Amino acid sequence: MSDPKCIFCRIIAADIPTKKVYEDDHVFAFEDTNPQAPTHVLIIPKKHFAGLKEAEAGDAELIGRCHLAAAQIARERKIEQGYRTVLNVGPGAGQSVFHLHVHLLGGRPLTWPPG
Ligand code: DGP
Repeated sequence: MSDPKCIFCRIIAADIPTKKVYEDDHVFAFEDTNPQAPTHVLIIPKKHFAGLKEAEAGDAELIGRCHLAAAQIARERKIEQGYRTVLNVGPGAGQSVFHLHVHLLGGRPLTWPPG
């Protein structure tokens, strides 16, 4: 369920301090340590799995819950005019932490395509 070597599992367990934004039975959200926008929150499932590539059918609800939590946070922060949810999948896309996470970015104009 959790991996003691995973930095995000250690954040959920409060072994590593973080600025918590949201938590329920399935999902945990916290401020990104290297924010790329005024709102940059990471939303993660409490269950450890490496990323979208490694997700299984049984993880579908968890992935949906992460996105619904992102929408709720965006609503609370009043950034609904335009925000982005991003999953970096694999090192070639910039994934550096191998515990699935949804980036919620907003609070500034977001250009397309992303780099
Ligand atoms: P990615 O590159 O998609 O794997 O995103 C990983 C993000 O995780 C990156 O934006 C920085 C953030 N991050 C890494 N380590 C920590 C940490 O210890 N605390 C917090 N709050 N964020 C972290």
